[in-house]
Amino acid sequence: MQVEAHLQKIIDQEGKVHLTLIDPASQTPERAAEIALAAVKGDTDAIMIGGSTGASGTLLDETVIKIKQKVDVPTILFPGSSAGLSSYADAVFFMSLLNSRDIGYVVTNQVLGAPLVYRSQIEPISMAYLVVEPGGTVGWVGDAKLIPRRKPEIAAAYALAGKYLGMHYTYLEAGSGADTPVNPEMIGAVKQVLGENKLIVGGGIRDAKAAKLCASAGADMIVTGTIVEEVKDVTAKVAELVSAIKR
Ligand code: 1GP
Repeated sequence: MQVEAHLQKIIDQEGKVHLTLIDPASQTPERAAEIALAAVKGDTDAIMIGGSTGASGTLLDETVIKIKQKVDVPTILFPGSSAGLSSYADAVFFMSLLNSRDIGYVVTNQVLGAPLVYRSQIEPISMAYLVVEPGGTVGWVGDAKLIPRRKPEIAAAYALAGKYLGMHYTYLEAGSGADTPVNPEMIGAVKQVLGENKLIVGGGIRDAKAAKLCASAGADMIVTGTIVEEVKDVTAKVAELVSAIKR
């Protein structure tokens, strides 16, 4: 429970958590490590590593290893399938895409991956993963029955089901590179039913204003991936996002 306890401590002390997502398929392991280091200089709290396509095998292992050589914040796997596991990471979001039509993304990949997690030192953090419109690549790959943007009650019902099934975290995902993030009404409705359980929001968050809107609406943790991979000054961008959400 080290990473989960660490993130809880940050929430207790600073109110919110910022997570930087790095997709191993988007750059070399060396460049991924440079981005991670720059993000840590901007005060990100942990590095998530994963993606829907191509984030597996040697490329994934080397990306995790290089990142761990450069930074001392936790590395958390964000696997698109059982192939997204690496024994070098500190933790894994052990997640079920609850609104997938494909049982593979609901439970079969988890069954295939569980023995590896059991044999390794990776800390599993149980998570209900919910994909909201527009959903992007993960919505397509994960065959998600996308939650309509303007139906917060559907998202809240899924989140409640995840909580009752024992999941500690809920992740509201608009899809990487979404035009706009999940709206504040949906974030608020989900956080209301979750209570003390943690809510992560990601997909389409690019600036301080959007990050603040999501955090104020009830997100405990904000994820940014695309913008961090795109900007020249990663440290300045992450610092902008972090200062918008922390107290
Ligand atoms: C994707 O929610 C994450 O799974 C991050 O999205 O790439 O749009 O920041 P972005």
